[in-house]
Amino acid sequence: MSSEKKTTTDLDAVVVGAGFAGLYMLHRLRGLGMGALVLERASGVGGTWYWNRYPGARCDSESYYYCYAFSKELEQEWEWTERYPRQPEIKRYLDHVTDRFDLRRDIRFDTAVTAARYDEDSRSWAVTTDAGDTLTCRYLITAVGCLSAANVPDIPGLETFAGRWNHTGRWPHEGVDVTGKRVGIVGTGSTGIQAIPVLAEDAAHLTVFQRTANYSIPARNGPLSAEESAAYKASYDDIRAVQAASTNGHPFVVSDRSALDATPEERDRIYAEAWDRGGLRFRASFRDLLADPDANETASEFLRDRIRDVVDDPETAEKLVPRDHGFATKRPPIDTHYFETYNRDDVSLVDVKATPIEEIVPAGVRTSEGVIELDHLVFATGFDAMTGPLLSFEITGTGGTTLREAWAAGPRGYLGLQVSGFPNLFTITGPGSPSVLTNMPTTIEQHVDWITGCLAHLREHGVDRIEADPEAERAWGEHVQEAAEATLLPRAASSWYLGANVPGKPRVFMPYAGGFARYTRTCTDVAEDGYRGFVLE
Ligand code: N01
Repeated sequence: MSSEKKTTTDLDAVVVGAGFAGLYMLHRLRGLGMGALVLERASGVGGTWYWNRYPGARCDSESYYYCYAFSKELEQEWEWTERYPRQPEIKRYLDHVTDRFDLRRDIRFDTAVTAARYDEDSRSWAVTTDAGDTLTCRYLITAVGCLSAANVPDIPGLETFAGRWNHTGRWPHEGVDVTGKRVGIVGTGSTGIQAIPVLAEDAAHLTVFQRTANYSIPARNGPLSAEESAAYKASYDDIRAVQAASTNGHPFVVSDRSALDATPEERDRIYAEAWDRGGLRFRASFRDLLADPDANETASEFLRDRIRDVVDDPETAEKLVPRDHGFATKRPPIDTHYFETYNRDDVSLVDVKATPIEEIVPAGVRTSEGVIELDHLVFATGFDAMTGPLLSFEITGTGGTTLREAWAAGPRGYLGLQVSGFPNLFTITGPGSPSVLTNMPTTIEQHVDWITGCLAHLREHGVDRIEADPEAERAWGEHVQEAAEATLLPRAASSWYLGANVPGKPRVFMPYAGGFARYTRTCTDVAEDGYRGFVLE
């Protein structure tokens, strides 16, 4: 170790990541009077919204509720400009929050955590960074996000490609000029569906490589008027109450009707209204869309017909129609002119299940039908979700066991907040929490508030070690699987919720599908019951 490398020993907490979660966690730790430092590998705040700068990047939640709720002043003073905020606007918002709450001075940027090791004797974590520093702290809190470990498929020959390639989640900050270029994009998830119409505008030709056809609902984006904004600001108390009582943390009330109780005409009218209104709220049209396969099929069929309406060429339309999974059993994208883009002469669609990609060659992509020449290749191929970010550095708990070893058969944890064998480690939006099935800022705040309450409790009771009880963890794991089985979500075989997008990843349904309100109640009960299921020493 060089003489410049430092060991910092007086921290109550180290937080990993300066996105929505890390920023708010730092704010709350400050409120407890704790000494805390945030380590962030990027050069700025934002997490997801720092890295995902691809063309068309915007949020699928509406701006008025894709934001913090903890400060009424912040709610009132920030002005969103569009119904769905673009990446630069969310990044500006998070920069504003950072400065408004004076958070920047406790964030160490350009610093990636390489390892963290728990020391039983001192009951503290030693956190090492790529700068060679070691920090010791009582509590280690991960705020690494669920979708931050980019998944670039291992396609033979990628290194020989003469053009340029990028993953959407690592988009160059200076942008990529595709004007007049032959561009290929692999992936038609939420990201691909946002990027494809925008890339098509500039590229000379865009080739979309689709493995699984996807449903998508029009976003119906537009400017947010001063009147709309004022109306939201005037009703934030109600909006937040609806979110708190909801399944997904969105301020929508899900219909209490079954899709199967409506007549076909009524159903079509309800779906058509939801289609015209746009956005993720489509899922709230009936209560059983994610519970009953027949109910789900009514929505799926409605959406398949919309694809056929929009796409002129019937053969292309049929390639775009999803048949292997029901609507919203994978995270449903929302879009601006996605299906319309296939009516352009300069856009072509390759179904890689029928025409597989064999290799990448210097000139482009070779499929089973020949080489498609490309200047630029975009991977909108998603992420090693939920576990990937937590396994991107080595976390070693009691007995020298690493998190990677503990999770060899899939993630386990109690409430998605702690993992047995890893005392004093808190995982914000960890596997087993509702996280990716919800509006993230809402569930992040719930986790951060819970952790804050827990740390205050520990201090008050002179406790400096907390660990999930293995039995409580096992029972929670069972409950997570039961909650998933009560829905149609595990049936979408190619879903990243199951880890199916990453070769070799254990197939375990990772998020908690029992609903945000129910989950919050459980967390509150656990705390009120003296942190039931945790061992406090
Ligand atoms: O990633 P995805 P994403 N060959 O995993 C395909 C959130 N998000 O970045 O379905 C060919 O969903 C893959 O095919 P298949 C949101 O939660 C939020 O789009 O696995 N294709 C799929 O089509 C979202 O769900 C916002 O068969 C390959 C695509 O790549 C999550 O991020 C905006 C392949 C990957 O889709 C991830 O979305 C955008 C291969 N080898 C995203 N490997 C917000 O609004 C993968 N694919 C906040």
